[in-house]
Amino acid sequence: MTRRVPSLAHWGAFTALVEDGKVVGVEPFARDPAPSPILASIPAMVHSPLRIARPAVREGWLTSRDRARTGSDRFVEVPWDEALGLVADEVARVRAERGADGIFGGSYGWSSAGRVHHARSLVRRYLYAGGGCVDQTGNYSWGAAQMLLPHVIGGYEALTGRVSDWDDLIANTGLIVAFGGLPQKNAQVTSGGSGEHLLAGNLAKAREKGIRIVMVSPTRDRGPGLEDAEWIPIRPHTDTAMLLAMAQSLVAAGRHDAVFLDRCCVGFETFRDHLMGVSDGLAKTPEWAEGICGVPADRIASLARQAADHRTYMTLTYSLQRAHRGEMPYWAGIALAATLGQIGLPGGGIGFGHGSMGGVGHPRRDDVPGPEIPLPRNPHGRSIPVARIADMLLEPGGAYRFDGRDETYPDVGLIYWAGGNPFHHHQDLNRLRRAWERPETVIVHDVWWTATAKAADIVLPATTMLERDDVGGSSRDRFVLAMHKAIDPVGEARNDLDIFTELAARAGVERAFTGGLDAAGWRKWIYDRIRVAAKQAAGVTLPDFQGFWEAGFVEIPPPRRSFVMLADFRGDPVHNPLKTASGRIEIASAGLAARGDEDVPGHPLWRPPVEWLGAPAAATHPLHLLTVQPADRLHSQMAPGPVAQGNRLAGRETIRINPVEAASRGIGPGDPVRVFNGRGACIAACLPDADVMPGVAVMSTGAWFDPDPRDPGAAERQGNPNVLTLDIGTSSLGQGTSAQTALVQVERWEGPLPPSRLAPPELVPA
Ligand SMILES: Nc1nc2c(c(=O)[nH]1)N[C@H]1C(S)=C(S)[C@@H](COP(=O)(O)OP(=O)(O)OC[C@H]3O[C@@H](n4cnc5c(=O)[nH]c(N)nc54)[C@H](O)[C@@H]3O)O[C@H]1N2
Ligand SMILES: Nc1nc2c(c(=O)[nH]1)N[C@H]1C(S)=C(S)[C@@H](COP(=O)(O)OP(=O)(O)OC[C@H]3O[C@@H](n4cnc5c(=O)[nH]c(N)nc54)[C@H](O)[C@@H]3O)O[C@H]1N2
Ligand SMILES: [Mo]
Repeated sequence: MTRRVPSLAHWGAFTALVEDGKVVGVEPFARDPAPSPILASIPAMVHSPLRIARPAVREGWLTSRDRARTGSDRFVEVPWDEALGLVADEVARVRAERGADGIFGGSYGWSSAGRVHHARSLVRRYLYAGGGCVDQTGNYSWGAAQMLLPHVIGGYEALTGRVSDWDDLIANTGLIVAFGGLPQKNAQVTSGGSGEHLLAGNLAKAREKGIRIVMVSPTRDRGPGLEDAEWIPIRPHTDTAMLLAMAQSLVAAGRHDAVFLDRCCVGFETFRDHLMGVSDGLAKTPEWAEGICGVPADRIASLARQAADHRTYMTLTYSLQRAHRGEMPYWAGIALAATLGQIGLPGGGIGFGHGSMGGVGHPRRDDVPGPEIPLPRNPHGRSIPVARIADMLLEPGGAYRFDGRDETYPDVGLIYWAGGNPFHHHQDLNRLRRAWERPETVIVHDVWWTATAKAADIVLPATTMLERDDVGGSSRDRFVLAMHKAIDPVGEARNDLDIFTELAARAGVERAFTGGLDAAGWRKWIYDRIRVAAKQAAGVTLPDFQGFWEAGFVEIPPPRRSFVMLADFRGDPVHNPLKTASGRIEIASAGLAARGDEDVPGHPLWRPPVEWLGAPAAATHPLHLLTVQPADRLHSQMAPGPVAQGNRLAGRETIRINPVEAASRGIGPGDPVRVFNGRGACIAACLPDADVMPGVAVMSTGAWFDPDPRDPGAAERQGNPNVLTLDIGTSSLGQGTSAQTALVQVERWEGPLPPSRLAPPELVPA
């Protein structure tokens, strides 16, 4: 007998098919027009030999508290009671010795779609309840823009998907210019999971309407709706130059919208002087930009003219700002959109992420919240910019600048990570390995033996979403989804909520952690909050919890009209001012300029990043490596599953390069290659691809970090590109990740390939 059980992942809602206590298949949610292929990896991953079966303690730490976390150490399996005792004692010891400043609980990571068991929220609730911890600010996704946008448009809601709706664009736009393209794989993922994936359908509608789409990107996107789209190849990290030149050509032709600029913006004069070369003798003309970005000057000028001739919408992917000086293309984009004067008009202006994440530009009421578990205030209050983790570990007490403030790094003795995989997500992993040996203790909860789990001291096995009841969904999707327990926990895995409840009880702070609710209580709390808001805001009566639970989902009623970003502000800038210093769009910011931070100019401008195709280092490492989001997994989640593994060549992750680049190196399709720079090397298989411009290499993120245990200097064996990426902040303003900033060289792999089997560590009984 097959049981059908509703559940949810970040890559979509689905029904699990269960036979004899095992997940044997999945079916996509019936209401999803474009389900994700990643779903098919779930059954194999739930029952994978890579599951952490029992609590385990790194042998070297257990016997002598050694910190040499090599990632290939032996682990001792211990009973739950003993493991929880070790964790409770360590947290208490470090708290007593160093206070909250000694415990790092930032624990970045996507965890599960289910919100009751959302590990990242729970580790914080637990550590906050006990007195606080060092936390993280921002995220890897759009951390640089998050710090910039408040200075320019008064807030960063636009990065959470609250940008002009696709419905509005389809009805009103004539030309869409997509910097970074519109990769449809990216829209298959939504934080919290969604009931429907709409990008492909929206692009098909846009095509039907005859909306012209121009994609400016080092790589070309294909897919439904993009058949007639134009591709303008651009050198990575040079969008700022192109955007400035578009603005310059408009101003030179007198086609800037002086009325809008005067009414809604400040700083245009400063910007104009910069564009025209008044301040530095160098006009930022299309010819000037061509030399930097490689886009022909006449195409830059004609695109600017076309943008002014049509109702034009520009959208920038998040990737543009995950780069050294990544704040600049976002600011330059807003400045160009302001110059065009269409911000706040139906179908016009600028937005972010339409090609980055599901839910972006979905019509969704924002007076009805999404499912979430509340996070109290961190009683300690200290946090570091999210991507500065290795700096913190390597330089305790070290000084840094962040958004205009002077800060110092704490001296952390204990790391507690649950629901994230820093040995996937962080840059320059060889540097992170050195940093990771600094703290006294590392505690990790995960479902699988990831590289981070293997580099921990105490590892606690967590259940998957199919082993517990939960509620999930995204604040950018209209479905709230019930997640039913499908099978018993695999091995001795426990729910994160149960683990932390027990630890909180041992620390005497159970009530503060649980808020007086158990798992069932939290499910109802999360749902009822949505139900009450739907009634109050929309006057709609959603079913009670029991009705929702039995139906498997509810739909939040759609908003009454399409959302147009900044329309209210444009309509009446005096009565609806922005939350910027001036209340207007800041094309130049007196506040940022006054800070005097050398790397944070007072208006958008082009400065070369440390690594790009025009940098001296390109002489020896002539390919710009872009590490894109994977189509066949979520970051590192499901990477060992059949979908992602099925896309490999020669058993390795692929690297896409232009056929010209492959031929000049004597590399054929499927050939194993060594990808390297001064920071590290990894093995990949070559996929020549004319949709990648010459000078660029593309790898997906998320292969499980697999260094050679015999030789730390040898090439990483699974194809994890983060051995190659650069670990510096975007600037002192955003301190975001510069993950896209990396020059590499690629050469044919000569000789036998080292093995690359994914396996749990060597486990010994207690
Ligand atoms: N080079 C490069 N690096 C990048 C990026 C890039 O563009 N280029 N992108 C960055 C971005 S935008 C992001 S968001 C990050 C993503 O980085 P992460 O969010 O850290 O990546 P995930 O693989 O989703 O890690 C989630 C972890 O949680 C575990 N997990 C899942 N469910 C549960 C659960 O219920 N309980 C527990 N305890 N654990 C669970 C998973 O097994 C997995 O190990 O990567 C960043 N890294
Ligand atoms: N399937 C799937 N979807 C995902 C995720 C996943 O793991 N799997 N992760 C999700 C997460 S956490 C996030 S934050 C988003 C991230 O969303 P993005 O950051 O937008 O995603 P990327 O795939 O890194 O980059 C998108 C495109 O930008 C282009 N690009 C890179 N650098 C430049 C540049 O300098 N200039 C221009 N013009 N283009 C450039 C690349 O060629 C690429 O095609 O994706 C989300 N979507
Ligand atoms: Mo992200």
